[in-house]
Amino acid sequence: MKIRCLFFFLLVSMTLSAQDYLSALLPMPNRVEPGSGEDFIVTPKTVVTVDSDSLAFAASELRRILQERTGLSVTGTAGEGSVISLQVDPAMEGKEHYILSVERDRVVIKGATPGAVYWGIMTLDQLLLGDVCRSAGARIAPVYIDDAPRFAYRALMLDPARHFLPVKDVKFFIDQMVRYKYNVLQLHLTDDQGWRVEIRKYPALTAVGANRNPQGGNEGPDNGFYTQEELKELVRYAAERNVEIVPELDIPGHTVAVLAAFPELGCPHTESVQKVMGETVNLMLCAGNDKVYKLYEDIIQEVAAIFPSKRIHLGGDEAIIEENWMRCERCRALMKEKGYAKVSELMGYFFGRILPYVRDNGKEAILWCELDNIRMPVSGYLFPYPQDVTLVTWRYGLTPFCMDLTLQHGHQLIMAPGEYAYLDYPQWPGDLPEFNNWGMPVTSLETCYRFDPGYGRPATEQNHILGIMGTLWGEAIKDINRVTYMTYPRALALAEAGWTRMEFRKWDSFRERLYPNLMNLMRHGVSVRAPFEIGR
Ligand code: TNX
Repeated sequence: MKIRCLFFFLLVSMTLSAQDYLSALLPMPNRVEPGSGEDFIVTPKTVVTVDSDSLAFAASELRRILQERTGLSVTGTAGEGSVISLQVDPAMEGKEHYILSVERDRVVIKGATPGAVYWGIMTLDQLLLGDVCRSAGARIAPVYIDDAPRFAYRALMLDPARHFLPVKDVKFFIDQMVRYKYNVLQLHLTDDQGWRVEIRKYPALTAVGANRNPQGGNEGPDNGFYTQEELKELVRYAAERNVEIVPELDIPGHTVAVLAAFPELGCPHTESVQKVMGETVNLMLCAGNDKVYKLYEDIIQEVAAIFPSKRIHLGGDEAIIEENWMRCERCRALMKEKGYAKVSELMGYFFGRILPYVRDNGKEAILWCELDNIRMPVSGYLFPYPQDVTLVTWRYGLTPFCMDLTLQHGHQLIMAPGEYAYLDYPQWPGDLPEFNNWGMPVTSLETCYRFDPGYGRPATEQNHILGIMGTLWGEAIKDINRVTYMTYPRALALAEAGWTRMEFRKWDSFRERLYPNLMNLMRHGVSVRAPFEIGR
């Protein structure tokens, strides 16, 4: 018995001795210096001070975290106890650059913006999460962290168009992504299967387009939409946590839900929408119909007013132009009038008419990068895109071309290559949802971790890279538990790709830092996939 106890003691102490303030830092900060001297001690009399009203939310988050990690509710007033000071220092360079310094009498978290200070608090949370023995004694090891992201744009994408996700689930998703310093949530709000944003001028878009599955029930996973008020609340909730919401309205393909509401907006030769209800089919908006442009002028105006982000994503992907525009008399007449030799030139025409609406509302457009001139003979866009468009690279195998072309033509680029960033792909062979509708390659956690958003290119060829995005396409994602299961842990690997410079990224270190974070996510009720393969 004694020997067994001794063995148990040794095991526990070995495990615990591996735990320190570095154990759960994820993404790894770009500069961490161990401090010296004694620990900072949290007591109920510890005071949280702020030097700006804009830090009120950050302070409340900090108190919540201290309570969760140390069990103490910190309610001290000035002059009473040890101090945790939150400071906005506009002189600091970089919007997300923060400094977290822990000394015996004082913790300081400062940054140029409240968002940067918030990231510092997320890092402090991970110091406490990793350093379990100290945290249990309400102590924090001295340390100096001076950290800023490698890329300014670190996004995850949700697809409530395919399966609707209620607002509370989207908030839950945001709660998790901010632990890992993601700062953009792209909401794919429209697709064949559903139209999810209230447009007051055109109630049919949601009355018809949000309820396309008669069996789906109200607010079921298949039916439902966000009111403008709900979206504004979501924007506010996200902004408090330093997350910007970028709306996506996918055009001119992926538009069956719009066509269900307004069948006359398709090319006249295409089948009636009634016949294809419920299926994902390759119908498009007609490029030669002026009503299409008027509709989107109004929609973009309303959407621009809901979302303060300067960016609106307008899709542009997988437009089946051969079946739609090429066979359409109106589109063909338009091609002739404009002297176009290739139907893909109509994509330029289409966006040439749509993009001014984006600019008129003070916004910039993002589009999925399609390359007609490389490998996509039927659904592509003929480079160059209009100069002010930001592109997202996504197609398997095409990222090097997208990188070359965007560099050459001066576009900003977001990196979401299918090889690394597609969170709808299975994480391990055989780990499939109840259904999936396309043959998907496996993208393991380790594969995700190998993602270098710069693709190893010289620094001068990376300046146009805005950042990264993990995309969770929703065809096979019926609810929030499936959403988070597919997202985690791979989004932890992508978070580090977006934040941490390559010289500080090591798979073996990531693998160790992963475990406390997985446990923490599980403790917060997040369905994650256990990456058993990495322990074998
Ligand atoms: C391609 S990625 C799409 C989506 C699908 C996804 C499935 C992109 C721009 N378009 O519509 O959901 O593949 O992986």
